[in-house]
Amino acid sequence: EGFNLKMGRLRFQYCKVIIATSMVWIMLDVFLLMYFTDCTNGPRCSPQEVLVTAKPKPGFLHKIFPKGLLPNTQPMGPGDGGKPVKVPADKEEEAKETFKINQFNLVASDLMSLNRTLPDYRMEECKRKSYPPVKSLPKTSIVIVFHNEAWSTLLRTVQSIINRSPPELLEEILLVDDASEKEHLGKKLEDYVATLSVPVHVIRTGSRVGLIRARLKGADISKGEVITFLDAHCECTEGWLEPLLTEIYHDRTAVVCPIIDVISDDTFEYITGSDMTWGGFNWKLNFRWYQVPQREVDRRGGDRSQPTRTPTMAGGLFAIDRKYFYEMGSYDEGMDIWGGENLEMSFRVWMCGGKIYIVTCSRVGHVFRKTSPYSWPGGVGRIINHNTQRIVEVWMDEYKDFFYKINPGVRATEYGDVSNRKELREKLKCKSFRWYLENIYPESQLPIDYLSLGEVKHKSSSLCLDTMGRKSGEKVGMEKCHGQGGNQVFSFTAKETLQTDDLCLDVSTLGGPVKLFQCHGMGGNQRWHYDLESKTIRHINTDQCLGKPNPKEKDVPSLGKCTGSDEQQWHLGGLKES
Ligand code: LR7
Ligand code: MN
Repeated sequence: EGFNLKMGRLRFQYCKVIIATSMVWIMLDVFLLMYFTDCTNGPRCSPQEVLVTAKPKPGFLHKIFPKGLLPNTQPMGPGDGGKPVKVPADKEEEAKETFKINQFNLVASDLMSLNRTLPDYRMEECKRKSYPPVKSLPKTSIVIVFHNEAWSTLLRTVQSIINRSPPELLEEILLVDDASEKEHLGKKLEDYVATLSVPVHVIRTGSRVGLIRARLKGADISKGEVITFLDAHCECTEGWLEPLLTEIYHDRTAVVCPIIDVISDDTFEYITGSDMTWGGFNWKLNFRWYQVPQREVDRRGGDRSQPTRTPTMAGGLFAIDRKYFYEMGSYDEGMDIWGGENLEMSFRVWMCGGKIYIVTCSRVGHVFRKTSPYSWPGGVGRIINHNTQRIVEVWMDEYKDFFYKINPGVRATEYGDVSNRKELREKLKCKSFRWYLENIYPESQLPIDYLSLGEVKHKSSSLCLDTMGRKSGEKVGMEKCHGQGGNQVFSFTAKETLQTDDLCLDVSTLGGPVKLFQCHGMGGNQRWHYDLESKTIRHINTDQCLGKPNPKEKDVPSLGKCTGSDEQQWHLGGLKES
């Protein structure tokens, strides 16, 4: 009996082992099936599938397991994971030839899936942040304007929005076609977007109106509480939208930009940009990226996941409360084709009571190009001078002198009537440009106070300091004075720098040379003293004076012991009275 009982138990144990083993087998099968059956791109998917999958479905197991726990067995297609695309040898020639169509590697872009995967680039603090529930956040319309954009970059922009935004937050996507001449942007585009899971509408401007008026057209018909503008060659990353809308939800006068990451124009590699960069501008009114100063780091208590207050924005990627956009005067309709609207809006928003943030928890990639691929009816120079004069005339008060002196030719371009924009400034009771420099942008390349703005003329040689078009790190030159401004315009600033545009005269060794260096605003090697009596320009750190052309190199000034002789006397053009 005892024996039988033992045998029974053993048989029971045996069964358990068999049942357990088969359970494991079945589970493994299910695992493999689920893990390998979703198609984002790559050899498993038919080209058709790659083209039309609106959203890559995460595998079932990816849904229940926390991210990163499972190995990534998704087949990697070109560009997946933000990786650079390797153009196969037999397509290199084509890539070279077609580059000029869009000024980026069209072959590389076309090789990638419209749904290419990207890692989650956010900093840890951002992933941990909790945002208001989507139902309480404002919905946004997304406005994308384009002229002759490539199919793959345009549609990848759209797909990345759909794939990485909570659908509840998307009112619609508006594609504003600024008179493109490409077949693929015609009916094919309309048919394609009709298949998407979010309302996408194509609007045509009819004739070429430029990006500013095209955006106004999109904004006009948009229905969302917020408008989000994007360029037509972007890729939105995980969690990009919630932090932007959250800032507007808390403060409707906040105009918010993501960090703009770089998508390589050559390989389409996704390269993250710094969260320590903000927007500024130089004397020529070119938008420039500069390092966020310590002052702003401190204001945020050292927390890099907090939005940065930025003096200016790049202009292409930002969100704004729709009503606020119109209250603030939307855009200047008098601006043509491209350029300047970003600085105009930046000055206007800050001076008239709003704010501009770079929301560092939001990241969107953009294909940065070295030159523009499309036509500029009337000429690049004419258009940019036209637009920029409209900014400086309306917003910059006396500081417009800097722009005109460094760009002497600009006045020849007409800029139309700006009276309605001046009225807007009155109506909104906006503050002065000086207020903006003092309170929002004290680190600006425009000195708030200065002694002079004009040529720096050497007494005994009658030559003038001249940048000769040289760059940071090179020696400052001397040339015959031409009285035209441009490369011969310098300002002796209240911070005791001798500056032209964003370059300052800088000396790091006794006896020179005197170089041009990016102004750092911290004195040191860039501090000079001008003595109104003796007319000498003395470098404070070395206690030496600026003098006649260097005997060895005729076109650069010398630096030597101060003697007060004629050879060390300088006349500052544009000296201020006070
Ligand atoms: O006539 C035109 N019509 C258009 O619809 C000319 C251009 N466009 C479209 C164009 O297809 C593109 O989608 O306008 C958009 C911007 O033009 P780009 O991409 O050729 O120029 P960009 O990337 O240098 O543009 C930057 O500066 C512009 C100044 O007017 C705008 O503010 C852009 O939005 C801005 N882009 C960005 O801020 C992205 C980051 C670049 C930086 C710095
Ligand atoms: Mn662009």
